[in-house]
Amino acid sequence: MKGFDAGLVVPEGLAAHGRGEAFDYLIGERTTKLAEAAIKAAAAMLLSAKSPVISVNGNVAALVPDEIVELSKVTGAKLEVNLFHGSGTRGMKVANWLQKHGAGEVLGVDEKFSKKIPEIQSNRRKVDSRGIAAADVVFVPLEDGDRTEALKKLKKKVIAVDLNPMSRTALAADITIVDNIVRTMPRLVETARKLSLSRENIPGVIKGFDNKANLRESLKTILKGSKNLSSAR
Ligand code: PTJ
Repeated sequence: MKGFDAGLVVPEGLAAHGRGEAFDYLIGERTTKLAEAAIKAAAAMLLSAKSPVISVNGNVAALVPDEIVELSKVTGAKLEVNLFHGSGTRGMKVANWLQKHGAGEVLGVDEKFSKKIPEIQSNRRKVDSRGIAAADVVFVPLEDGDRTEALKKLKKKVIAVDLNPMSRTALAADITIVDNIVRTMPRLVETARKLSLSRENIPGVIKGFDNKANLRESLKTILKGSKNLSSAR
């Protein structure tokens, strides 16, 4: 709510948050072993990228600003503001908010470097020519389906965080962390920090991760959660 009052989050962001919470109850409001495996693979993929970018929307900025900034420092990923319900004013608010939390340069707010992804109809088509447009790996927490699919068409590797393992984003991403972003981010920062000290392990971690299998098992966990809830009545 604070993020909404501060003008970072749009009303649609509150609805998206509620959708996420519903899945979180079914998962048991905990980070599963499956999510931990996805977090490790995500850390490895970010560390092995040539030009990684972290895409930040209103919800992400409001929920985990410190961790997002820290992750960009640990992995060398650039930060880019990218809004679905876009306005220049909110974009600047998000960028300033990140800088208040320790970020250096934040991309996505200077029209001079604005480029369009033709496959996307929404405001998310606007990307920064120095950031997402040139990236090989893009981290897109709490994303809508269209852009993830478009980024895949552009041959980029995509890492998502989404409590709904059936969303189009979850299904299209290369690595999907089915967990609450609030729990994921501190773990992701810590894991990236540790992996950065043993880089020889990175290729094996990426190779050993199977996103489809991870999603299938995450869905089973949710279905089990819903059965437990209905039998508790
Ligand atoms: O700030 P903007 O304008 O860029 O808008 C951001 C939102 C989130 C409103 C926009 O990207 C949107 O509408 O997203 P969707 O299509 O609702 O997708 C968000 C996904 O994130 C849904 O599948 C939710 O279940 C999931 N989700 C919501 N809250 C969390 C979450 N996943 C992990 N952690 C959460 N806290």
